[in-house]
Formats: sequence, C-alpha cells, structure tokens
Amino acid sequence: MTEAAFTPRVFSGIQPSGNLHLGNYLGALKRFAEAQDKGLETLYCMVDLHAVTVWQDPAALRHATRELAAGFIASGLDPARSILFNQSQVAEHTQMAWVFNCVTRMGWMQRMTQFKDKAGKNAQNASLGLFAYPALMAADILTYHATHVPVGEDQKQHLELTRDIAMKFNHDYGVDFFPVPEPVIEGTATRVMSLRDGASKMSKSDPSDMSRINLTDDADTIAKKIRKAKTDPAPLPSEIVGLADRPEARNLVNIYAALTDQSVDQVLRECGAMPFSAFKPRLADLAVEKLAPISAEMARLMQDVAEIDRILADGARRARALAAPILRQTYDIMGMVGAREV
Ligand code: AQP
Repeated sequence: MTEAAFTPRVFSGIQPSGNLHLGNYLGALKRFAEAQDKGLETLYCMVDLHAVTVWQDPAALRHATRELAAGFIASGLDPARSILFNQSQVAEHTQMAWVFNCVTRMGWMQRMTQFKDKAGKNAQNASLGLFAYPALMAADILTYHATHVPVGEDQKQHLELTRDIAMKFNHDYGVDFFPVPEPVIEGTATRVMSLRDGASKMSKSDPSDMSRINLTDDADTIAKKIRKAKTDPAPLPSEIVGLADRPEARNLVNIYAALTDQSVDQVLRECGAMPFSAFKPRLADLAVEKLAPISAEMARLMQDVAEIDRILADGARRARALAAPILRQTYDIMGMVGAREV
C-alpha cells in the first residue's frame, strides 16, 4: 500500500482551554471550514485530554468544551457534514496513544520546543502528560488514518513527529498501515502574533487580554484592542519588503489579508502609504464585521448546552465507528490476542 492508497481524510483539533482567539480562528477554524466546504471528509475534535496536561478547573473545562463546540459551529462547521466531537468520548485515542508511547523515542520528545516553552524553567514539575502530548496528538490523527492536518505554524514540529511515528510503526512491523499525514499550513495567518508584542504568538494563555482578540469579544472590545495594538510610527509601505523588521505592522497586515482572503501584496496595493491612524479603524471595522456574527452565534448556541452535548455525543459515535476498526487492526498487527474477534 502506498500513501496514495489512503482516502483523503482531514483531522484537526483545538484545546478547550478557554480564550478561543483570532489566531485559532484564522490559523485553524476558518481553514477547517474551507476543507469541509471543499467536500472533503472532515473530523474536528475538542481535545480535552490535551487541555488537562496542565491543570484545568473542572467547571471551567466543561464550559470551555461546550463554548469551543459553539465556536466550531459558529465558524461554519456543520455537524452534519463534519464529525465534531470531544476527545475523551472516544477511548480509542488514549488506547492508540499508549501504542505510540511505545513507538516514540525519548530523544524525539526531548526535542519538542513546545514542551520546553510550556514547562518553562521548572520542567521537573511538569506533568508526564505534557511531555507525552505529541504521542497523543499522533494518536488523534492516525487513529482515523487521516491524511491531511490543517494547523497553525506552531504545530509544525508536532506534525513532523506524527509522521516519524507513522513511519517507525510501519517500519518496525513491516507494514504500510498508517498514512504519513501532510501538515496543511497555508495562508497569510499561519502565525498570528500578539497585539502587544510582534515577537510572541497570539495565545490563549497570554496573561494580557489586550494581546488577543477573543471570539467572545463584543464589537467595542475588538475595536479598542485594535486601536491600542502596538505599532511603529511609520505609515504602511506599498511593497512587502517594507514590512521586513516591522513585526507589529506585518501582523496587522497579515490579519487584514486573512480576513479579506487577499494576499499581503493586494492589501499593500490597497492600503500602502496609509498611516496607522487610518489603517487601524479600517481593520477594526473589518474585524467587527467578520467576528461579531461569530460571537453572537456562539452566545446563541450556548443558550442550549443540551443541544451542544447532543451534537458532541453524535459526533463521538460516528468517530468511534471509524476509530475502533483501525485500533483493532493495529493491535492485531502487534500480535495482541483477541484483537480480531473484539
Ligand atoms: N497565534 C496563532 N496563529 C495561528 N494559528 C494558531 N493556533 C494557535 N495559536 C495560533 C492554531 O490553533 C489551533 C489550536 O491550538 P490549540 O488550542 O490546540 O493549542 P495552542 O497552539 O497551544 O493554542 P494557544 O492559543 O497558543 O494556547 P496556549 O496559550 O495554551 O499555548 C492549532 O492548529 C494551532 O496551530
């Protein structure tokens, strides 16, 4: 079997750790919806088992999982066309993760920069789950034989590890069982930066709420955050080279480009030579126009959490139907007695 023999199937996930933001929308959610709208088979997951690699307040986790599901739907994901589900409701993810814990080498994990960033100086006190996170991520993807994974730039290294795990399993057992999935990191917003610091990515865990636009922000808050975004004194250049060494200006132009589905060159043709006093209100109006309907729809959906739970339960049932046979075949390849009959 070659890679081409696998049916195209898209998988990705987002952690329900609160503060879903513009980076998650442009780098992930918007592109998830595009894959769905192309007619591809799509599975998208609220990865709650990843979220608990750092402690989560149980009530906050429950709320964030439902709010994330609302965010998916409000961003254009249709539960009838995409399988939307919660990771902990499909036990095959953790079962496959154990298999991959046994395939993955310690040295591979030790190279993961996100672990180093998240564990910080006190790595000895980080959870074993945080260290092993990329093996669970590989399980999320490979338990469905997913071939394409849309993610932001920050997940590139984890995706490369998933590919290494798939290849090592296939090699160790002499099979072509797992596809080697392709990262899909495309567009102008693969790395949306903080509004306060052009050198750090926009992130859920940034202590400053002014650093990000949350999908739950109202129109006034969105406009205020863009007005106060850090910039430099020069006007926008008319060519892309003029954005080199201007990370904050580059970030706002990238956001504008992604929200209007244009290239950076096109934006600079439209807005080149504009001072930020003119560009920021324009960007704020655009962001409000695109994001306010999402935030309103999320609020509406959150009025009926029973319906959200029903959608997630239905998604989990459909996801399990795909995952269970692949896990059984994996166990069988490994020589586990009973795997064929289970
Ligand atoms: N700033 C970003 N720009 C573009 N894409 C981004 N993503 C995250 N931040 C940006 C993409 O969103 C998806 C979901 O991310 P996640 O929740 O699984 O984890 P994360 O990457 O750790 O997200 P955060 O917001 O940065 O959370 P914290 O602060 O907890 O680390 C992924 O596809 C990711 O690439």
